[in-house]
Amino acid sequence: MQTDNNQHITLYQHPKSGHCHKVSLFMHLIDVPFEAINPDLGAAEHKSDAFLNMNPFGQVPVIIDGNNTVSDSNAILTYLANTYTHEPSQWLGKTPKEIANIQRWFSISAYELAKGPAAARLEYVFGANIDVDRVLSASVSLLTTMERHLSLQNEKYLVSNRLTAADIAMYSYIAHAPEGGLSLINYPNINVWISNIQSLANFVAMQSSPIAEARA
Ligand SMILES: N[C@@H](CCC(=O)N[C@@H](CS)C(=O)NCC(=O)O)C(=O)O
Repeated sequence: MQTDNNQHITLYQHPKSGHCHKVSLFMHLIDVPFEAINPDLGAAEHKSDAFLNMNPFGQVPVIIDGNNTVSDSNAILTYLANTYTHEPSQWLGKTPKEIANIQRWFSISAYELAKGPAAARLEYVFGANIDVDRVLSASVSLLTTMERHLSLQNEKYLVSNRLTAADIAMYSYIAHAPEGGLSLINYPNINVWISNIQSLANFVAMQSSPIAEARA
């Protein structure tokens, strides 16, 4: 479903947002050119009428691709795979079971990842108030579950031993968890999975923040 669209995609993002990084990482991996615009979240530009007309939820990431405006990181991964890859099912699943497994990680990224490692990082990187006990316990629970999943699978990636959108959806906030005071030292399989992704051709890192003293 490749388009003839020669114009660049515009990505509205924040350079330290994992939700945004997964979109820019995916566009690099599939070699889709784009221009990044960083609205001033501190000045609430993402709550302006102009921004809310693009995404009524007032959140980044949003992409504009010609006549198509798409928001929500996992929705954008789905759009990009369907629009710009030769074989979208390679990323989104080839069988009902694979599709389900990839959707499962999309859901985990939108709930467990967002309420755990992403939230832990919000405090140190953005000065947000968080419920530390709840966020740390959610984070450890997710990391422990991912570690077990990867060790049971004995595979390089989260689904079907190949890189899929599930890995892209989960990578950024897991790899940057130490910025929220979460040590990854006890999760050997997660570390291997992170290295597998970082070794990909065209990999680009998210802008880093200082590693916080480990608190979980
Ligand atoms: N479900 C959304 C969540 C996006 C999100 O939480 N974006 C944050 C930046 S990481 C944001 O824009 N926060 C500002 C706000 O919610 O007011 C997605 O996956 O894209």
